Amino acid sequence: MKIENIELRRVHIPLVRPFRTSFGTSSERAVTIVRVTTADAEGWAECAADTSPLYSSEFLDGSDLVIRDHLIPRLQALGDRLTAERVAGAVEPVKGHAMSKAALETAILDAQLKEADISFGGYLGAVRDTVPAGVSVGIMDSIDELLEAVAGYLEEGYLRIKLKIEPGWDLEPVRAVRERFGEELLLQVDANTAYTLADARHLAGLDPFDLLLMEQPLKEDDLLGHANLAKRIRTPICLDESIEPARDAATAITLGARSVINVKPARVGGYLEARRIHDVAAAHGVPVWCGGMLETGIGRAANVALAGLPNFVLPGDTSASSRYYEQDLTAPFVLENGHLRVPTGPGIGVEVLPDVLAGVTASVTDIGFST
Ligand code: SMG
Ligand code: MG
Repeated sequence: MKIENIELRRVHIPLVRPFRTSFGTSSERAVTIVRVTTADAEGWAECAADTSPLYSSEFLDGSDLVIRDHLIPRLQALGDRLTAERVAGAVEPVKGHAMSKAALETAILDAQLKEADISFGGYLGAVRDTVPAGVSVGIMDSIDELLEAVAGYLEEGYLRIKLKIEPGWDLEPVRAVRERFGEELLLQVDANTAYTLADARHLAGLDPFDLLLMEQPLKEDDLLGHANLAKRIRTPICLDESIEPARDAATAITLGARSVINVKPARVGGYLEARRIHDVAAAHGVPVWCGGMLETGIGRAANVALAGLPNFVLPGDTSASSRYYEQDLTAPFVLENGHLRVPTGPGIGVEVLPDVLAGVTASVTDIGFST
């Protein structure tokens, strides 16, 4: 394929309500939108990095720079051989920066699939037309506020609730939600690395609440700690931050550090690597589900396609647009009986709304592309 230009655009979109996790509170989503132009198509993607390196070591200003100065030149060097499938190999010498690599690969893949008239779901191997939606519920100021938020989401039809937890906001909110909404509710928690193995006994206090899983209780590089914790609590452990390339998934499975894996295409370096993790996990009988990074409709479209693969057996953090934004950058994703529809059009299968995009744009940089 022949790329004519790559544009990086910084946008800021207000969230409908602040989202608090164990590492911080966001009241808007800042995101870099990547647009790849070819003779016949435009490919779109978003970079999931945040403004500060708190979820992972990546952050948006750094990511823009890495994409411009370190990733794109390696793609230009491929000349006419450039395809989406060759991106990961070409940028492999650059250490880390999975989210930056994912954004670039995804925009190129979108353009390539649009040129070939193939949908993301078709390309990745989705087997479902719709995918079940869960919702990730932030840390709140009070249990009452939390119960009200959860009640609202359940009324909308969400099929699974994930509560963000941290030391001081764990047993009580989980107990309150379980008591109020009953044992049928699919309920899980996410600590975003806020605990240590010394908290094992405390975390075992969540066992009576029959959680689907506990996501990333310990530091991202502590696979052995997670394997150890798994022997001391009954709640299944799910890894998020710990799993970057598929090799990490294989290691974690071998060590017994997890029962479930949260697959986030952004965190693992793109949809091709995400599919490999899906495949490795499937081969070992380990279920996966699709995580989220507060994506706009652009990233959500591709995530929903990925969530259509066979081993995505648990509801994902693939919520409707209204969970995040008053006005999304694409036509909104809406819940239909607790599910989102997998787009079927070419590429990501959704159109970016130019006026909306212009209204939230803070800066645009044309990087060009010469081979
Ligand atoms: O996209 O609905 C979403 C957010 C889901 O909780 C969510 N993501 O650790 O899984 C996670 C967090 C990371 C992002 S927090 C800004
Ligand atoms: Mg998580």
